[in-house]
Amino acid sequence: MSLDFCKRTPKVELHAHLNGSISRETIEKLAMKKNPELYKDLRICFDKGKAETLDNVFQMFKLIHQISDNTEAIYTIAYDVIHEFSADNVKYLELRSTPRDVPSSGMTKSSYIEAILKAIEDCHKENLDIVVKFLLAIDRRNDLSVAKETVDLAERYSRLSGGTVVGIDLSGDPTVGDACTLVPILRDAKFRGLKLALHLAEVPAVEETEEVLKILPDRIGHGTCLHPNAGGSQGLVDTVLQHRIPLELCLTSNVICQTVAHVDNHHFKYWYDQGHPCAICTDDKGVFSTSLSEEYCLAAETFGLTRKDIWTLSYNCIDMIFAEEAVKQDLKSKWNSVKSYEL
Ligand code: 6MZ
Repeated sequence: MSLDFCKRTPKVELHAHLNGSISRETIEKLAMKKNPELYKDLRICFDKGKAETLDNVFQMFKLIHQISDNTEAIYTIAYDVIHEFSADNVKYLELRSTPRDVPSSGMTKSSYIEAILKAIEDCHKENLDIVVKFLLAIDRRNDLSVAKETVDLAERYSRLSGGTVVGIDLSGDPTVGDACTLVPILRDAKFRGLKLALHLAEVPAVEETEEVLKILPDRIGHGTCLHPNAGGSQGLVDTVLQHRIPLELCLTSNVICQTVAHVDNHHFKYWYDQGHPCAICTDDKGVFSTSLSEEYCLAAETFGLTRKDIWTLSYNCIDMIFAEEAVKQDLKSKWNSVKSYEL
């Protein structure tokens, strides 16, 4: 499969953490301005192959958060990330990010969210050919009161942004905290009309996954350890299949974080072969030095997918997006216009 074909194929990105998607160029721009020493540390981390465990990756987020500690930086990251996805022929993007208060710079959770919304709006004004939606992330380390604040903010900004904020993500180091404690507020978020894209079973956690699955999230991030062969259970697999809950699958991320031993063993194959809705995603394109086109190419080469399979895989993601029917129809016609001469 040629990378070029994957680049030309229009794509949907459904699982991209803002601060993990930051490119080297943006890091350089922001870190050099702030503190050249920090830039040295970040460059070492970013050299391909350096991020090689889940733990290592979460250390990198701590470094990145040191440069994204003010609204100007958040705006720049969001603006650059949207342009980078657009240059990779991503036509629809759902960004997710955890709002932070940083008293020393005057950044509040509200101004954090507004900086991202302004970047989305400015890209739209430039007529960039990409629709961008935004999910507010709850870090699983947080307690119920922080999670409630995030859900309140999501509800408020969903209204104020005219539907750009669409829902809630649950993420954070999967080896820390217990998502069961957050179930009541996640349930409430769903009741309030927010969409739920939740990280689940990134590492083995049968009881926690069972509890969270009872909410019937709109999408699952990773789902690496749902299957009994990966430390999950048949019950988990059956629930996901029965409710056809789409999976956001991030091949390079799982291999680097060592939650999947080798890309050949990636659970994409199991779910894809069942005809289950699967979206190929990048997770953190900056941290993992990848792009959505490269992830499609990797899936094609590993699992023997044809050009038609790739196009269909990408097309089917349209039905998994958190946007209104008119956006879906618009995207489908864009895909169909390429299909006629590409396949
Ligand atoms: C779980 C992840 C993640 O929110 O500051 N994040 N959570 N598993 C992963 N797999 C590798 N990758 C990223 O972006 C960075 C944050 O996204 C979450 C973590 O909470 C990380 O701190 P934002 O924009």
